[in-house]
Amino acid sequence: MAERILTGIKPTGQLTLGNYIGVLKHLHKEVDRGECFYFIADLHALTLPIEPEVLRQNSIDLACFYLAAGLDPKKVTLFLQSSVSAHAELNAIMQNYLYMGELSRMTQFKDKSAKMKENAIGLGLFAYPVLMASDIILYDASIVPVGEDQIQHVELTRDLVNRINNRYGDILTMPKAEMRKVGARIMSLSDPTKKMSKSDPKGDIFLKDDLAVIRKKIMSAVTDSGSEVKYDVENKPGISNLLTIYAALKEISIEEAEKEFVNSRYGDFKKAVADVVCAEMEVFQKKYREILESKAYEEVLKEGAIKANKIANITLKRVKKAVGLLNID
Ligand code: ATP
Ligand code: LTN
Repeated sequence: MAERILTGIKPTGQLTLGNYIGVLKHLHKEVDRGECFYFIADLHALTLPIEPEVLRQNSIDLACFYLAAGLDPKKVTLFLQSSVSAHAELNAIMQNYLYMGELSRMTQFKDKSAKMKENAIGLGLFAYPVLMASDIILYDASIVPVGEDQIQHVELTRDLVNRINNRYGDILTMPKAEMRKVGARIMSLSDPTKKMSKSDPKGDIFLKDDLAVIRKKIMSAVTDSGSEVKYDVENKPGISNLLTIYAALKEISIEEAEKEFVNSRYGDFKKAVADVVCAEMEVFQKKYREILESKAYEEVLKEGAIKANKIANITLKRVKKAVGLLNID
């Protein structure tokens, strides 16, 4: 069977440059490697409080972002997670094969729940990796492109696949996470020791920010003492993050980026980073607006749902049969 490539993004807020560099920018190239399934993880967005109208708008935005990033809907299947009920059904089965201990060790759960009152932490937040594993398993995905923060969840999915295959025979495909060499973890511009995160928006560049705002944010990004533009995450986290952004967008290595700025001052370097980010965002934002206005995403999501349902239901049937649930149709 050809490779299947799958990833999801949550419509929890405005997408950031981290999401773009870490994943979104590169998804269109995957069509050369196999069949691509990309989705809007709207069920996952419910794991933290969100207003219904905000969720709706974010979901539309995200569909437009996927398309603006160059996805060809004839070549990839783009869909809403909630439009394929097999995700929730497989989740109901898989939740019995992942354990409380392993779920409570997930960094994302620990980080997000640490900021909440105990009686406001939903079960869905805790059980998040079960649904994510179900997302991956349903499409027999072998490649899962993600940012660094999601590696732990994909590893847990691999454990689950092993567990199920050992118990019921080889019924599931083993997935593998894939990260970008450059840009798998873009850091906050105001605190380069923290991940740029859309649900914690200090120091973020949002994909919908005005170009002038983007430029301003980059020019006032926290830098480090010294004056050399050098990649040194420990001693120069701010400069290293900007070098990463620059290299990732220009699709060059960090070493090549460093060479371009050997004799530059911080100010000139930041201006060059801002130029590259703004040039890329200008094109991206124009496409986004066109897709939003034309509502081209509506048809894409409808067709995506039909295709995704077909594939997902095949796996669901296989799993139901293996665990002993009667298929009566
Ligand atoms: P939240 O902050 O709400 O948890 P998120 O941005 O981490 O959101 P998603 O929108 O679902 O979560 O992430 C989409 C993809 O972007 C994931 O593969 C994630 O690993 C990647 N990603 C997120 N933040 C960054 C970042 N700062 N650098 C690189 N990749 C990132
Ligand atoms: N958990 C991911 C979003 C996500 C995902 C997936 C990514 C949900 N399901 C399946 C890859 C494959 C996140 O928080 N960024």
